[in-house]
Amino acid sequence: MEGALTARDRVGIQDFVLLDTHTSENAFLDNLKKRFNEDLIYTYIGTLLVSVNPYKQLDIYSKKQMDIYMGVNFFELPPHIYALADNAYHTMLAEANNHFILISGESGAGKTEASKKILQYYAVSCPSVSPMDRVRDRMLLSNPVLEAFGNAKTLKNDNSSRFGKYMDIQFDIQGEAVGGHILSYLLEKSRVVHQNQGERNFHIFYQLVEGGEEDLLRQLGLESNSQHYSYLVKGQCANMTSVNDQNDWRTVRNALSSIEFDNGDIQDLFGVIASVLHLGNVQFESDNKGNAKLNNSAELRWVSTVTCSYVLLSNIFTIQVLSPFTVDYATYARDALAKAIYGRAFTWLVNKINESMENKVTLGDCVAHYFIGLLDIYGFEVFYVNSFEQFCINYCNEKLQQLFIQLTLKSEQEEYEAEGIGWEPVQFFNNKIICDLVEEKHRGIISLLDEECLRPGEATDLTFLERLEEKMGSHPHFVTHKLADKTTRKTLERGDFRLLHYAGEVTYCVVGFLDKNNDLLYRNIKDVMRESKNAIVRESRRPSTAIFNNLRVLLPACFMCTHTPGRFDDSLVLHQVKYLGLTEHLRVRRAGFAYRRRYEVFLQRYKPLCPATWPHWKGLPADGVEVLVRHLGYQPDEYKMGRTKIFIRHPRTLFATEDAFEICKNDLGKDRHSIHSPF
Ligand code: AOV
Ligand code: MG
Repeated sequence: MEGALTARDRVGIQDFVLLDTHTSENAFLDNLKKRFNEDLIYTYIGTLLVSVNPYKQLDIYSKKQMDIYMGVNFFELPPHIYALADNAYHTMLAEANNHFILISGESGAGKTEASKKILQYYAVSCPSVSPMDRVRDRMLLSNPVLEAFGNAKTLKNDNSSRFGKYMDIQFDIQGEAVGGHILSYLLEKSRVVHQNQGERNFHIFYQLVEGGEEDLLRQLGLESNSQHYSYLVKGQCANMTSVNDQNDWRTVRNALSSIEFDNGDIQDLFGVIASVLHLGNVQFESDNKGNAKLNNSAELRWVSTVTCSYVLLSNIFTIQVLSPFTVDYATYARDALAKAIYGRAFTWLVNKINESMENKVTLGDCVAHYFIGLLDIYGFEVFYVNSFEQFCINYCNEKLQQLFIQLTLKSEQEEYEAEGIGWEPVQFFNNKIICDLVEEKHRGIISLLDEECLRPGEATDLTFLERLEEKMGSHPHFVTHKLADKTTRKTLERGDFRLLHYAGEVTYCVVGFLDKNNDLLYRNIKDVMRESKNAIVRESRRPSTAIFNNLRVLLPACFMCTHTPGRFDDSLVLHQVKYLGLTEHLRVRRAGFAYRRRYEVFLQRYKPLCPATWPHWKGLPADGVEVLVRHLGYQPDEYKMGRTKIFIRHPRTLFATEDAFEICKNDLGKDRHSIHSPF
């Protein structure tokens, strides 16, 4: 007994719901820390998985580990991302519904790594009959490709996602993966032309320049040195030790071939990437009238091999309809073109990957029936200077947190109420007020920004800020420079405003908000793109952004991080425990019920376990369930009968019932089929 206590003391508890009496933040932190020191990075809060980024490779992701978790009840083994993936998969098949896995946490917390682990688990463990393997391979191969084009080094993370990604993995009725689909949204295009100190452009540029084969580089007119390209050195860290651009190039190049991008596609794609690099090196100088003129035509000639005639191109940078551009405008137009064509290349890439993962078989059993959705967005970020990009990213996280609250804290408590289950409400901070501040029609920050963008020539970033101050000045989550001293005692510069986000306060600098929101492309640039020789540049299909609708079932995962391998940073982790509302979540879970099912569904599955309900129960389903659970020996405090559902407190109660069901199913032998598919 003493030995068991010591072990528990040492490694902590694997499900916070079982944490003695404390639900305080310190008890929470203490448990995470104990586990982390033993390299146990995962802990449950019921079906929610909390993970602490170890920043070092742990031997817990092998095929052997996957096998251990396959088809095992969620709480029977130590917490693991595989258990979460497996649970979503088996519940999907047993209950015939779709599942969503939301991954939340700050930048660098480990969201993208987690989503890859989940995908790998499905690729290895789901049943497969060739040629469907094709789909799984492609799902896995799409990762390095999308990361090359959509991830970059930031100050927070050497492989930071700079776009939001939602992927669904489609399964047939046998549980075989038959297709996949990716939605990407809000790629941070401004990175193409500018990076802050210590940051890089998207990985693909460095991979191509540093790793590209000699022939290819010659064909594209590129030098094999990233220092040569103005767009690659803005952050002054083109070369970094944690990334091997040459190896990554080979991985991406092989992945593209395996996803069946043909030579023409690949040529078009790298033609676009190269033309962005050439564009960045196009420079202008002022003539004696102050108008822009090109000071070197060689780079623009390369761009014209991909886009359109040289004359047309040079005109769009130097002549706006009939009046000439200044150097600043010419540079602005050049950057706008670079961002636009990179954006199109990214959209084109996602579309191509989707085509290759499409579920092409629509006959017989192979039709996709269910799916598991995986959401991995960019994490909340705060830098020394925060701009429009951080505003968008942090707003996205605000929305994700809202969804998380809706689907867990809020709906869970509302369900108890609706079902007439006695319930003491748990208070939590609802960030809806901040979402409204940003997005409310006609009144929110985005509406005001859009309105300012409709007053070209008159509106500026500062007039936008004035309007914000006028409209939002008294909002509890908005701080103007005028009030900053009084509220937070931290001063704000004249061009700044501060938002008190759910995850902390962020000061935004308004410079560039109007331009970036407009993402303006001069009409003649659009025309040039439409006429381009390159199919990717011509293409203008926009990526879809409709993702947050239709969520039905959820298994959220939260992640927290430390910055150095193996070191647990108390204040950093505590901050995230706080803002993710994990202790509130724990309180709801502890007081609540782990499992609930509609009476009909529960009875249909377990009726063979009781002579009074098998093979048919003639009365009301609720009465049948009552008879059934009494027969199974459920104690009164283990379950509650709601209006339409049975609620079961502990997973172990249900597991015992499931085990009995498995035995009974085998005993009944030939009747197996009718029992096995009760839904
Ligand atoms: P993010 O997706 O949450 O940040 P990543 O998933 O890219 O963060 O993780 C950042 C880095 O942490 C990775 O490159 C790994 O070095 C390390 N890491 C993460 N998870 C693990 C793990 N399970 N085991 C070992 N190392 C890990 V951002 O995309 O920036 O929000 O926008
Ligand atoms: Mg990421």
